[in-house]
Amino acid sequence: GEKERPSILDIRSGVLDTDIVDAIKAMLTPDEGQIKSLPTLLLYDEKGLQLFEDITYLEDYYLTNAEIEVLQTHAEEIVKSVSPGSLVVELGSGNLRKVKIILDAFERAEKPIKYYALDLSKSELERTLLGIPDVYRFVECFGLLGTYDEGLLWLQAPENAEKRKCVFWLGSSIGNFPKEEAAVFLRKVADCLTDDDICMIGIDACQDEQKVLQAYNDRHGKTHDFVRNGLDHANHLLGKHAFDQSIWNVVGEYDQASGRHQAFLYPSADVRIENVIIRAEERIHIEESNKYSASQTRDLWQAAGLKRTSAYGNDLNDYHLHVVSK
Ligand code: AVI
Repeated sequence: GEKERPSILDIRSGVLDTDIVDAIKAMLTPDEGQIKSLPTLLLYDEKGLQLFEDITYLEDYYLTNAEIEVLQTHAEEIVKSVSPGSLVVELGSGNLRKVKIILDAFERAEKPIKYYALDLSKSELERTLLGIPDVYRFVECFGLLGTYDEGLLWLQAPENAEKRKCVFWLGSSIGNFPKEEAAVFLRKVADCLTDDDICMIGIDACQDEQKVLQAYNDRHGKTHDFVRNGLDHANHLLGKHAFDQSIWNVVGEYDQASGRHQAFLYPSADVRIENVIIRAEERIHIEESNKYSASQTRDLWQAAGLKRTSAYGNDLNDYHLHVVSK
């Protein structure tokens, strides 16, 4: 008979489009001395997810290839550090090319695990789960529909709390949090773990300014399309054509000292949006992508109350998968 599709558990409790609309309005009217911004979440509607997927295939976007190299090279060892019977939860169902490397390794090691892909988009989950081979005997796959925070609550539910757990957070997605917020979030992850549980976090350590700028301002213009798509998403949520694509531009900027790339949108003429005046050339912040030097990584674990057990790197040693626990 036909194999059953992996099931998707809906664990959502409430983030609503109206919350994002409120955030858009609030972020366009910041406190004195702060620049206007838009929620990074705007980048991830269906079109945005597709554009991001395209970006991961670009040579300029070195992160994905670096992480694939790490996962391929160290899959056996990575799998060894996960106890049999574990719940393996991936924050952001992300890219199948990557997690499949790990799931295949669990299968080869004949180690039974339950894999849960957590994502906010149902269609994205369906796409991810469809691509998972249905011949696995040891790896069971599920989708979890919800936010990161809802995923953490789910991990703390009585039926999951006692099980061995491994949380995967790949793709250097941690980089999209301001550095202090990343530590705060990791603390919440740590609260869901027992001493025997682990967390595997992919972090970009690239310190090469040109390489970073090229990754976020690629020669095909894909990344700028991805950023500009956030405006279409905003229009959709606001229910009106507030942002007119034809006058909006993207600029990326890298600060070597802090290791942070930032993406801004700016109009080429004065505009009024939701009663807020935006001047020509005025920059609106929409995304940051933080890179972590060795010492910044140590500070991160310290601030999050985590210990690093091991780290696997690529050949260039500028991308790592860190294994951390309490
Ligand atoms: C999802 N995240 C880790 C990507 C990054 O590298 O910050 C999003 C992205 N933005 C531009 N290109 C890719």
